[in-house]
Amino acid sequence: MEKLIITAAITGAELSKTKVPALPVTPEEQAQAAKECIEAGASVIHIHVRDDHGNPSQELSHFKRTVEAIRKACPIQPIIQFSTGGAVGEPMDRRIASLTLRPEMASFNTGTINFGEDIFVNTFAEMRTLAGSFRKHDVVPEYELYDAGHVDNLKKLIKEGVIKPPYHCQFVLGVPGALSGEIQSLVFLVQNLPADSSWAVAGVGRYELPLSAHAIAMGGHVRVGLEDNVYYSKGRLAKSNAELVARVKRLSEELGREVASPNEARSMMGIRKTP
Ligand code: KMH
Ligand code: ZN
Repeated sequence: MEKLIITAAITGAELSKTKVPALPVTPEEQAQAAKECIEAGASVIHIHVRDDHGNPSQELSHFKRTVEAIRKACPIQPIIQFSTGGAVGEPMDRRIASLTLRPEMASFNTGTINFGEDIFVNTFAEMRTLAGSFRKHDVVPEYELYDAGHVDNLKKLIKEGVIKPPYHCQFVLGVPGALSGEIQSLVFLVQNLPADSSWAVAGVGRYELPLSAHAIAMGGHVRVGLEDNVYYSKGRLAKSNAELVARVKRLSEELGREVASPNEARSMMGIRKTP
């Protein structure tokens, strides 16, 4: 089996430090979290950024300062993956703008879902525009799939010629309002992917640990982190993002599967740019 790529989704857009004290929010905190996650076995850092008040932001200056801080703090340079999902309600033009900074990788959300009590909107028209921007700025997309129909959305965009390989797919399972994180759902999704896709899974909340274990055994990749899940075990908050990453690395090595370094992950995913 190929080496395991671990992505750490360190911050997200939904949580605050008042509820989750370990959440990295400032550029310095995000840089420290990224460094710890790389040391613990992650190769990709999925980032959302915040303004000076800790609120979710899509401002280019906020992306820039976080990237600079991470680059400075990490002796081994992670793949920094920007979120183009942002926070619910953020207009698509502001979500797309971050691609002009030409990150190595960024998320590409593949459909509209209920997101808790909100609606996370990703229309086909918006996805076509987003795909054009990924091509224009030569950014490697990671397709985020939250529901079974999102596989069909991806295939539709491939058929239209809007999306071209590589297809790196991230199943984000367990969002209230979309598909839950049952193992049989993961198996169904994997079986229905476009040919030549690679895949990873991000289990939300209590789904994180069982889905990680199954993905390791099935040959997929894994995303963990406080964006998706704040608990290490039932009732016990994770001390840090790195604590969640370290557990996945241990599990993988116990199962005989080595973990990829950032440069190994770059070559596995066809990312040629090095920072
Ligand atoms: N915050 C969610 C509404 C992404 O990063 O691309 C969307 C999200 C997905 O987190
Ligand atoms: Zn995200």
